[in-house]
Parts: sequence; C-alpha cells; structure tokens
Amino acid sequence: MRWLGFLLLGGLAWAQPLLELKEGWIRRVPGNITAAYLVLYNPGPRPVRIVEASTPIATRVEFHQTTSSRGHSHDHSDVSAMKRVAFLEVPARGRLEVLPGKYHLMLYGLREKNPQPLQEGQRVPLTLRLEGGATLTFTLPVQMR
Ligand SMILES: [Cu+2]
Repeated sequence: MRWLGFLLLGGLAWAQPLLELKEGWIRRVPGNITAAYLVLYNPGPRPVRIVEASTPIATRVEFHQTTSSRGHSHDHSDVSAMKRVAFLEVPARGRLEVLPGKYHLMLYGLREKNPQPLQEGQRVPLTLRLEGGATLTFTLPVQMR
C-alpha cells in the first residue's frame, strides 16, 4: 500500500500543470494604466497558483482583488477599491474568474512600452508564471469593455 501511494504521488508530481483560457481581454483606456481580465479553467486534480504575470505592453503587472472596503484608489473607472494579492489560484477542476468586481491584472507603464495607444482589436501576449516555474502564454484582444 505504501509503495502504491508513492507511485501515485510520483505520477501526480510529473503531471504538467495546464490552464485553459475561457475568455479574456485587455481594457482599452487612455492613460498609463489599464486592467486585463480573464477566465481560466484548471482541468487538473490540483489547484494551480499563478505567481507572476508579464506582457510586452506593460512595465509591470500586478494581481489585484476588487474589494468593497476602502482602500487606496487608482484612476481607472469602475474599480474604486482594490488590494494587491501575491498570487491567484485556480481551483482543481475549477475556474478562476478574473473579472470586474472580483479580480483584475493591473498593467502599469503603458506609455513607456507603447509608442501609440493600444488599438481596439490589437492582440497582446500575456505570460503567466506558475508556482514551480512553468509559464503559459495567452493572447488577449484589446477591447473597450
Ligand atoms: Cu487595480
């Protein structure tokens, strides 16, 4: 029994974490800061933590949780209070909704990285680094919504 358990654990440890992008977009707003939204599905048997994100259009990406309590506010429209979180977690065989009112990715430094403002429909790569070091890159459209 011990031996069997060891083999099963070993098998899980080798399984590659994988997330599926169900939807996602980067909000088109004037200015130096914007937000990205996405819905991720984890088909695997273990939660997957996203510990870092990056994109060529921003100097820095942070994970923010929208809160109802008073926090320091930024200058973008409908997210009045937010707090930075260290990671995002997609539950086993479940979804993480990084959507307005819940979470967003905060993108900083757009002016430094983009000689021209983001265009509607422009497609932007977003790379997520998972706990353990694996990376996943998705492509998100820029949309005014
Ligand atoms: Cu934010």
